[in-house]
Amino acid sequence: MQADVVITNIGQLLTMNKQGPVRGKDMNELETIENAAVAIQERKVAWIGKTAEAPAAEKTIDAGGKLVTPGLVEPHTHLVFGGSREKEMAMKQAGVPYLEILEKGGGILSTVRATKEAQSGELLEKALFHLDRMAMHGITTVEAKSGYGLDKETELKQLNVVKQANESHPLDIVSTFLGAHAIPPEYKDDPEAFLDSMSDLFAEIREKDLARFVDIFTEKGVFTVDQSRRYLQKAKEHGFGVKIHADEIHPLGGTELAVEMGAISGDHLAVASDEGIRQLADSDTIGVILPGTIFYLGKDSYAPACKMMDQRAALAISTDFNPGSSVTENLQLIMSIAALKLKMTPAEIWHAVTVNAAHAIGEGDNAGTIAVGRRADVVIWDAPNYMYIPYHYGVNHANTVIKNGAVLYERQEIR
Ligand code: IZC
Ligand code: ZN
Repeated sequence: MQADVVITNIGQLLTMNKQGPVRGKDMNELETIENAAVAIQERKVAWIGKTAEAPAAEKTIDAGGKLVTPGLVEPHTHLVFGGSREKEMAMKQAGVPYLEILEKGGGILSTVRATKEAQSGELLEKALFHLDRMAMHGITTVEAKSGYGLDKETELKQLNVVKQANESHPLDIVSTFLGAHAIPPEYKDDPEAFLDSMSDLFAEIREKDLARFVDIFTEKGVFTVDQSRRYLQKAKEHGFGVKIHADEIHPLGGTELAVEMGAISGDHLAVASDEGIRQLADSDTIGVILPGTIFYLGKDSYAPACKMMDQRAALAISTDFNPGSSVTENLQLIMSIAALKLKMTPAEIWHAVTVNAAHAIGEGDNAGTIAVGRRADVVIWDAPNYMYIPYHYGVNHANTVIKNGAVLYERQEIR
């Protein structure tokens, strides 16, 4: 065999090649291959083994004894938005709660105004910039939500930008329609009518293949559990998979609703009830935990991840990248917060950002593992082993990022 590329001299290889999603305590079981090599042919992984037995290749990348893993999968972002919200930081520091800022017309609604004003071209440029930064941090597949339009035209504009970004950027993007992200001022007294106007878009979004999932913010002052159930039921009837922003700030029972609806994921779950956790653990719904948001909002209500895994839930973690409640593209930082605040082990964390994150966005067959025949999304890290990444926090450890067999990013030496 003459491969296109062979990565040799891998100190520690994590393939994450397991039948996922990986549940509960199994998330703590991790196999590594030492002195490994990976060969790539026609953009796919063609061979995995020991460096001493590696096949010949046109190009050899010497990993220099470093850690190599699958490209990270980021399962929850609000990628496309106009403007930014740094001016709200002082308000947050003064103790004004996130939902109160929203109630006053700031927060999500401030981003909605900026997104309405922005041209598609501007939104695309901004999204590509953030995607570049994600790629530089080792992410090779990303989910992206709309939700800063809250009117038909702007929601479609956002979804079209996601589509263009997917076509023009090397990262793979999975699109989610989050029209039900907040109640716009013009529907303040009639959220049901607003949800109807958003569900009117389902057929067109399906027809134009603009999103695979429909999501809703089930939260006090936003949408109730009953409203969410009716809305998501309609989405399912149109053939969408569903997701829920559940139990982020107030425990309304969004976790239970995610299970009831057969959602592919329930996201946040920071204040999920014991009953919700029990139901989640017994279900196929993946818990997507967003500890960076709790950190960034200055709260201490971290999701009880260990309790969830003790009961055999399958968990993923994510940045929740968005302009208000978690402003970072660095999933490695979130891996550290998961270690420090959720008390997840490094092995659990690696499952949560690879194989399980892929399953949380319906990409379990394509992303999150290094396996023969799969697309070659591979990262070489400036780290000796997998434990090192959550341990050394706040910096970018990516040395080389390979997407579909091609080098996308290489750390530059400055001396
Ligand atoms: O823009 O604040 N929680 N939606 C629900 C968000 C956070 C994003 C934002
Ligand atoms: Zn979110």
